[in-house]
Amino acid sequence: MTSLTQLPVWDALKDERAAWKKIHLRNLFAKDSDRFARFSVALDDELLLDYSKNLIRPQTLKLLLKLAQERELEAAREAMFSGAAFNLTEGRAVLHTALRAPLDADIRVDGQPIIADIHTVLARMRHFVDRVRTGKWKGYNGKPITDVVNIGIGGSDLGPAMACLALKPYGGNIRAHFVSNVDPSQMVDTLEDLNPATTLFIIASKTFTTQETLLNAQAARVWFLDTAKDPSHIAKHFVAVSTNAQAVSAFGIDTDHMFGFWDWIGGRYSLWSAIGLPIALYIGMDAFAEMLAGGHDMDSHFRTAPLSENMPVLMALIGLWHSNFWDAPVHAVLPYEQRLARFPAYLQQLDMESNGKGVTRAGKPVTYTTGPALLGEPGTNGQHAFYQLIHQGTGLIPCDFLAGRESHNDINGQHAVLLSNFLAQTEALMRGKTAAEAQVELAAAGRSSREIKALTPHKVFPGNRPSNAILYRRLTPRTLGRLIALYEHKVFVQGVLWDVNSFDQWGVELGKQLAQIILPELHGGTPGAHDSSTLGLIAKITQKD
Ligand code: G6Q
Repeated sequence: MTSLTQLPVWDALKDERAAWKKIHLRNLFAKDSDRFARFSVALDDELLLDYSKNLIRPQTLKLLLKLAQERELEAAREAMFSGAAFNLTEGRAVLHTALRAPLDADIRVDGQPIIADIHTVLARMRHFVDRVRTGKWKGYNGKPITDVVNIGIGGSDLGPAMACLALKPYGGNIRAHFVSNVDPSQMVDTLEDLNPATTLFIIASKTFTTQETLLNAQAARVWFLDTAKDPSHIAKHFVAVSTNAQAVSAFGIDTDHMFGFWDWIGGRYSLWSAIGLPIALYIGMDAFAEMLAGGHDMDSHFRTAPLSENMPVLMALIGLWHSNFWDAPVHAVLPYEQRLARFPAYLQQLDMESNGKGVTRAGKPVTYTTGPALLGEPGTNGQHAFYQLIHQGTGLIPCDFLAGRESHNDINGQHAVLLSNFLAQTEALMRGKTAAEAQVELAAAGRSSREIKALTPHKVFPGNRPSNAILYRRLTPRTLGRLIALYEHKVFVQGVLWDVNSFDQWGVELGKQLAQIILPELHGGTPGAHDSSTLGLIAKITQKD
């Protein structure tokens, strides 16, 4: 495949970037009253992407769409949806989209149909979820389950934890808790107020070999048996979600109480599978099915909408434009929805683990920037913290602003205040404030001409700072499904454009390997051949006094 930077369209994009030295977004808006209509796209009345406040004009988009075509994006998209071994370093299909496909879809892996198996697991989940939620599933002393603790990490934690918080209005009478860190403080704090007789543990691990998860699962078992005493009670309080039945059984969980999934679902794409069990227990199986339907809505849009009207494609192309041609190394995701507080953390894994790659699919070093670092906090909190850097810092940080037109809790007109801030921030970033405007303001505030001169440079905002606005009606399970799938496909498209494998994560391995070597050294073993920093730290940690 021709290197990205050697494509003629890449040079054309460089020229386009050079032309932008003389362009300011506020002028583009002033000249073109149709800019919003031109640069926004809706998926029915529930979801709107306004990308008009980005550093684009019609010819920019034309070139970016040409780039997508030259990178054969449509063929890659079809390959993923149809079950080709798109994750080439692990020789696996990439089929999280199949998890939200309807029963009559015909999707195959190595020639074998998979939809029936997916729906068999969904049916088992429904049976289990309904029993737990209606109190028919009883704990060892006959009481119904009140609390579910999911023990998992990374892809087996972040999605379900994010979704349970996001969908709190749909929660029933079961509380959901998440323990991921090997730092025992998280387990201790979580178990503090729980009753073993009414607590159900889900041990969620695709491989069932992950050190943190297995240690935490053991700790949970010890805590449980401390009260329940009889190991036969474990069957009523521990279930597993995994692809590794052997390891689940070796841990002592009956495989009748295991919910399976498949190696063609990457960890960070797995919340749609049985890894979503804590979500289903929390919001019920019907609402979980709605979330899957939302994911499928976005799949259909991504698969069929023309590239020029395709939300994930547009977000991916504009993201690449800002990363590669405007040197923006960071991207901010700013939900004006408190319950999406964990969405940026979830996207950090989705994006940075997927596209944080330095070699092409063929194993050659990439010669351009790939995945940006991602940060984010809910608005308006972030406004009082790190937005300063976005407004007046020296680098460009493109932003995605997300908000719901409606709130689940509108008290005292506060939702309108939230939305006014959402709008004001995107406008301020785009428009900025000129020296003349700052001076008028300072004069109106009664400042002397000396003060005005001294303060003006500090009061100027350059503007021309790009953002997307993603506006949904209300944060329902279906909307959440759409939003997650929107970002999944954005990441996919960028991976195709950058020619990296978005579906492996070898970078996670090295630290794990070294930790295995260091652990015995912390228990008194002779330190190995480390650098002086690592040796110095080991000596300090193992110091006796
Ligand atoms: C995700 C990653 C990683 C993984 C965790 C947990 O794509 O592979 O975050 O999900 O390491 O792995 P297990 O589910 O196998 O415990």
